[in-house]
Amino acid sequence: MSADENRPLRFDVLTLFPEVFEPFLRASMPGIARQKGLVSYHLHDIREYSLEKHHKVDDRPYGGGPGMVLRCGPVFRCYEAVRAMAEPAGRLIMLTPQGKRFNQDMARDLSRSQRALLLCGHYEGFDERIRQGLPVEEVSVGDYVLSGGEAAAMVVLDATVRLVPGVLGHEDATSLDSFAEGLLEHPQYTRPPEFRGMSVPEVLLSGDHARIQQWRRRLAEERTRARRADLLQHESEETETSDEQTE
Ligand code: 6GU
Repeated sequence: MSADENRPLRFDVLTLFPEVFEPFLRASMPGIARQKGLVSYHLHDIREYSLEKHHKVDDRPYGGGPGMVLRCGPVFRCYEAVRAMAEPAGRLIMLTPQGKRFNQDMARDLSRSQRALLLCGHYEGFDERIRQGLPVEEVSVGDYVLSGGEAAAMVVLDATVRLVPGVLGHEDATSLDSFAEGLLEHPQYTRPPEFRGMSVPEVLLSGDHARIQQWRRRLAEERTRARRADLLQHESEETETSDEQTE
């Protein structure tokens, strides 16, 4: 409710591979958002917070077994240093397949916050005391295993940035997107009107906006029913329980 509200959304990424984020953050929507001054990105190399020689950050698991575990020390020190670099504390999102499944509602929520810290693990996992001792929210991007949290952090960041007001040229586009209304997107066409025997549906060339809207809605619903019936189920559950949270 103060000037703070207009500060850019600050992302701090805590990772063993800061360099993989750089081209991603320059390109496309994340790059545009930064150019517009609506978000800022700060990359932090967890390795720099290791006290070991060679900046070692992992070790063998107690009890034996394959793979290596990310140690507490570097992660705690990195978090504490990064936390102190700015206000407010922000949310600490730990990317892990054990987390809550990321979705559009979580992206919208984050896009309205002032600061997000994205903690990316690697190796077989995090020392469990990172979960115990730091205020992490664990987030997963789907039911498959990535070799590290970096690709997942980029998913979270991209989905969030494009919802920050002013990032898209036309704010309408977000409400028409897949999921914003709980539906998959309707089919889209652009020039030419005929390509290798395939035509653009006549209604889209008609200039009749009411008919076009009807057609798009119908196709979005049909497509959702055919491909993601679970979303329609989800939608009706939400309208039953969401009266306290309107915009
Ligand atoms: Cl967030 N991290 C890793 N390593 N694997 C994943 C994931 C995250 N989400 C799905 N698979």
